[in-house]
Amino acid sequence: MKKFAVFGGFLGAGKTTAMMALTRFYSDAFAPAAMISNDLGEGVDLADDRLARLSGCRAAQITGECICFRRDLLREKLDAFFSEGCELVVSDIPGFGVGALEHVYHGLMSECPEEYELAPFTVLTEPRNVEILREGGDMESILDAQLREADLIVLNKCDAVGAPRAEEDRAFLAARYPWAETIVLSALDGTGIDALARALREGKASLRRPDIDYDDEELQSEMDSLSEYYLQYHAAVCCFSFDGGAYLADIAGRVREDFRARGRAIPHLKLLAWGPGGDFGKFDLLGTDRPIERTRPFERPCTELAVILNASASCPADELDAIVSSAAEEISEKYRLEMTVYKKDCFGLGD
Ligand SMILES: Nc1nc2c(ncn2[C@@H]2O[C@H](COP(=O)(O)OP(=O)(O)OP(=O)(O)O)[C@@H](O)[C@H]2O)c(=O)[nH]1
Ligand SMILES: [Mg+2]
Repeated sequence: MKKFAVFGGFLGAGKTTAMMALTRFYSDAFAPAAMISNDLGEGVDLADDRLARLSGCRAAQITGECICFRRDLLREKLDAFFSEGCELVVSDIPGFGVGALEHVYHGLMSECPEEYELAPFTVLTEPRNVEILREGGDMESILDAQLREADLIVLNKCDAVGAPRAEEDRAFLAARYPWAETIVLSALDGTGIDALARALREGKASLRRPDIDYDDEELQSEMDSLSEYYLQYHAAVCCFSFDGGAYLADIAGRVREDFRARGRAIPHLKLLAWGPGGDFGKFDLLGTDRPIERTRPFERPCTELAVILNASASCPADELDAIVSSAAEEISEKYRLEMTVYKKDCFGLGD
């Protein structure tokens, strides 16, 4: 079997965490499975791909282009994984993934209909996004368009709200998007991962053509409002060790403060760093109203770190660049770290 699934969903909904949990579970229970992280930064190492590989997952990245428009790159990666014996490959999609059903699924079907089996088109959401769908709020048009494309809706982060609220949210999604199967997941603690693996293994893409006006002004302006930021650097201290977790949390805290003061939204800032011995830490900022997530703390004090910062924010690219770059510089100085920048890319999706 050569099965492929797209994982769409809003920034921070847990696509990468779910793909990591899924490929691990699937590889143990059935056959090897792999994941692809896809994002638009040019020639960069993605935090998501590096995290997956540091965590021992079978993973690859596609950068600089969306797989919507570079199915040749996608097929190269798929063929490599399938020739290694993988049975299932999942990929996320840059930005919001709206339109991926047409471009990726229908595109592959018209290009090479016999080559791959397509699993249900999967979209992840989380309780705070369901709240926006119920009550209105920022990015509502995108959240709705994403779910309209789904064959399989995965309500992630059920651990954060408890089973009764998760079931209420699932029922709401099932009533609003009745053509889709809905399941509840905690990518973090593994609740529902067996149901997700089964749904992908046994299910098939419907290849529906949903009734979405992709040129809708509100949808377009929500999509164009976002900018992306990618920074890779090395940080070293001369003669003592430092707390890598506190360092990343301080950068996240400074960025959060600055965004708050400007009244801007930052749906996701990822901070990933690793040392020469293989120890690594990952912190996430998921909005200015949220605490900083200690996704994975370091095990030991650090002397040098390779660092990747990736951010998606609702503001012009130059502003995002200035905020995150100066936070990294100022906090590095506070920790007396020498910074050597390798790569940086920053742009607006509407540019
Ligand atoms: N409580 C809880 N947190 C989760 C769960 N899944 C993911 N997270 C956390 O949510 C944050 C974002 O998760 P990611 O997997 O990076 O989200 P994503 O959808 O890949 O984000 P983008 O790559 O920005 O689109 C991280 O801090 C995760 O640890 C979950 O099931 N429960
Ligand atoms: Mg991700």
